[in-house]
Amino acid sequence: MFHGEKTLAQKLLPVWMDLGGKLTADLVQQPSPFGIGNVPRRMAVDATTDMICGYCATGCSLKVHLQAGEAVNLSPSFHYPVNRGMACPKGWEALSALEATDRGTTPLMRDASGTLKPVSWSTALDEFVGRFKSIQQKYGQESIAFLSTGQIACEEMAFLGALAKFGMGMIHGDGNTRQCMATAVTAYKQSFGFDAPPYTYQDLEESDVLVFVGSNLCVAHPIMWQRVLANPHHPEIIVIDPRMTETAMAATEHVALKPKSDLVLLYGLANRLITHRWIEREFIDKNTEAFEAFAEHVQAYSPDFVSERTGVTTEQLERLAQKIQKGKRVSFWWTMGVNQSYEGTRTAQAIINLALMTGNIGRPGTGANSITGQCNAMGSRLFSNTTNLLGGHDFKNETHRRKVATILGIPYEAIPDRDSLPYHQIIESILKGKIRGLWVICTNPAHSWINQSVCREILKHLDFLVVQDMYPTTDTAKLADLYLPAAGWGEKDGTFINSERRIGLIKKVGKAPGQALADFHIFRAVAEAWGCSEMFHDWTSPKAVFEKLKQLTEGQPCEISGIRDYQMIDDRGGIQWPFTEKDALRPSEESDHRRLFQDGKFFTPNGRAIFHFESPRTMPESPTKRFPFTLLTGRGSAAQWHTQTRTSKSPILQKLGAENIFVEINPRDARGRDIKPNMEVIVESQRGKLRAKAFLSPTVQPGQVFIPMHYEETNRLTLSHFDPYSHQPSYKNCSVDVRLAEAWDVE
Ligand SMILES: Nc1nc2c(c(=O)[nH]1)N[C@H]1C(S)=C(S)[C@@H](COP(=O)(O)OP(=O)(O)OC[C@H]3O[C@@H](n4cnc5c(=O)[nH]c(N)nc54)[C@H](O)[C@@H]3O)O[C@H]1N2
Ligand SMILES: Nc1nc2c(c(=O)[nH]1)N[C@H]1C(S)=C(S)[C@@H](COP(=O)(O)OP(=O)(O)OC[C@H]3O[C@@H](n4cnc5c(=O)[nH]c(N)nc54)[C@H](O)[C@@H]3O)O[C@H]1N2
Ligand code: SF4
Ligand SMILES: [Mo]
Repeated sequence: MFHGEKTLAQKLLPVWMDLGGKLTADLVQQPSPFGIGNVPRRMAVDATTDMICGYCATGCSLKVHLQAGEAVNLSPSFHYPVNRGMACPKGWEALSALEATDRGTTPLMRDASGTLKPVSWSTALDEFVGRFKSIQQKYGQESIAFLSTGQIACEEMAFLGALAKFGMGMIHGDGNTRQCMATAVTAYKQSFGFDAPPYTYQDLEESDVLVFVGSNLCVAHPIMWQRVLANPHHPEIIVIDPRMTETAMAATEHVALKPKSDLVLLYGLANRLITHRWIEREFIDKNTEAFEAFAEHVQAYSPDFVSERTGVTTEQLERLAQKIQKGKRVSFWWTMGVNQSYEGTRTAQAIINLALMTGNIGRPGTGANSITGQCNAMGSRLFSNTTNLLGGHDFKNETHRRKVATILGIPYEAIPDRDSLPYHQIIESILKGKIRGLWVICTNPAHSWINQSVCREILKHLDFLVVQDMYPTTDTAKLADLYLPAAGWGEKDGTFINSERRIGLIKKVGKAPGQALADFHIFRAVAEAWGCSEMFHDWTSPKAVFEKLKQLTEGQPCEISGIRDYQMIDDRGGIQWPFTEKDALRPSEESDHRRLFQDGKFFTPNGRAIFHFESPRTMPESPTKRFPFTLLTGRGSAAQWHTQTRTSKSPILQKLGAENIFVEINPRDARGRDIKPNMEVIVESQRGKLRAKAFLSPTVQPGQVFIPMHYEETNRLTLSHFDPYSHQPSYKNCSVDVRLAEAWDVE
């Protein structure tokens, strides 16, 4: 591979962009030009219905083509304010995950010989209840826990959280959203007084300067990127990322900072803006708190100091400050390059601080905007009953507990008065033998959790592991004592909330295979078997639960009491929170795109946003002679989703992503190690090693390597370290070595 040659993802991008360009409204009701999933799609369609895509948090709407009520094909919805007739390859191929041959069709139970064998639901539920209850009796209430997800409907999340914590007496339950959004949640809560991403996608088109920090929109949120491309203001697009990503290539300015030097860079920028008096004094005085202390803090971040620490030249730093100053509508966006860091919360807040001090919030085209990952991660932030009590409430607040108990008609004492342990402490508690039973729902930690070798051993440590998934073939399901077959997206009803707080519908457009059940119905069956169904007697359908969710949000910043019913969500093209009864009276065009903080009032007790800051920490594992490279991990292509349990089922998506694990390495580093394109190399950290194909590319800087997260091996290398406030894993930095694989190297 030569200098200047494109990365694999870059090569593939034009292929699908080209296809994507053609895939607009004129093709509605036609078969996907990508071809098909596992079965040929039939043409005859007798009806269509619109629903939200089940992959990323962009929340595109897909028009599903029905034959006798069953999905036979789909195309992007044209009149939906999010995607306006576009979808990325995952959206187009969404049905293929349902048609896979390895779908779970019956519960499976591990027998005496250690083999997972099919059993009936009633045997499975007896085992579930018997084993969990006996663990609780022997080791106490806290000895069982659950790990859930940002990928099931709000109604299902609420049911799971309520059932586990109020019905089954668990204290500890967290979600894969800890791996993903916890940092943004903590940062917003501390700075704004509530977990409140302020933007609407319209802002992507209304900004004249867009700053993306640790965000590869082209690959991870392709349709949001299309919205950036639709911006008519010839905007400055600044991408802050150590790698020259697809997004960075399309930007007007790429800031290739050293990994994890964002905090220093952002404080350096604040220093420049303050020094030049390029700040909005009136907004700061009226609407914020602690600015003076922040200004004093950033005094130390002189251009020379910042340049030395970040690798960004003083000229580029100055230019960035100028661009922000010149912009009339500057928006700041961040994703996992920020959240997944041992100092992610303060880094996210350093971004928030820039927006506040320049008055770039609450107006069109502005904002400090965290982009969400999973289709319903925003729903899980409000309704999963993990980090928040249902409806964005606080477990530790007595008034909140009383309110929730009254609305749900359950005993006040049933609600725990303390927070769950965060994910990594649940894992540690398993190691210590304190947690002995675990219920995993819609997540695949044996692939996705940090420092895999330890994680797998820990999962094996459990007395009882239940995995509820669409497939019994996932890395985690294979370790289960009991597997429960779940219906997937497209086989059940409910609501998702996207990145811009827009609530949309998912619908049942197909029957789950065999005896697989929607998670909602599994929770109902568990409640019955556990003996707490009385508590949930009126949780009869997703619709019925949605009514409760509405009530639970009353008086909260995320209030949605103005949503009449599911039909209203469909009629309005999704509805952003907040949506009170007053909002419902306004014409729908007015409430199509809404942003928060237009009045400069935040959700803190005194209504002011707070500047938070702290001195940067040292990288927990710096490169050494033995492990000289910094490993970055992340999304590899627009066609691959996480642990690939779903996207690997589509031959089309498989063709668009790299089938086998590869490591991107700078040609200069490769030359020094005699590594040539496509050669097999060993990548090793202190915790483990893997074998991968070398992909030589100048898009990674010397001293850095990149491996996508989609391969099971990647997290063998990563280091368990976490942000102290959000407890989010820092997946994107650890030290590794890369060398040619010799014949005697074994995995
Ligand atoms: N195709 C596809 N799309 C997805 C997903 C998927 O699996 N596949 N997953 C969804 C989910 S759940 C999520 S959370 C989002 C994630 O979306 P993104 O966060 O955009 O994706 P990542 O590739 O994880 O990370 C973004 C960038 O962070 C950069 N980075 C690493 N370290 C640093 C650093 O120290 N500083 C800075 N500034 N940048 C750094 C990486 O080089 C990478 O390009 O994507 C969502 N969309
Ligand atoms: N090295 C590294 N690791 C990472 C990251 C990184 O950037 N680098 N990113 C992290 C991030 S941001 C995230 S969000 C996580 C994602 O990590 P995971 O959540 O573990 O990944 P998924 O593959 O999405 O797992 C979802 C599981 O749910 C199943 N499933 C799908 N739909 C349903 C349903 O409706 N019901 C049920 N019961 N099951 C269903 C799928 O088959 C799959 O097994 O990975 C994290 N891990
Ligand atoms: S961008 Fe996200 S929501 Fe839209 S079609 Fe692709 S995966 Fe689905
Ligand atoms: Mo995520």
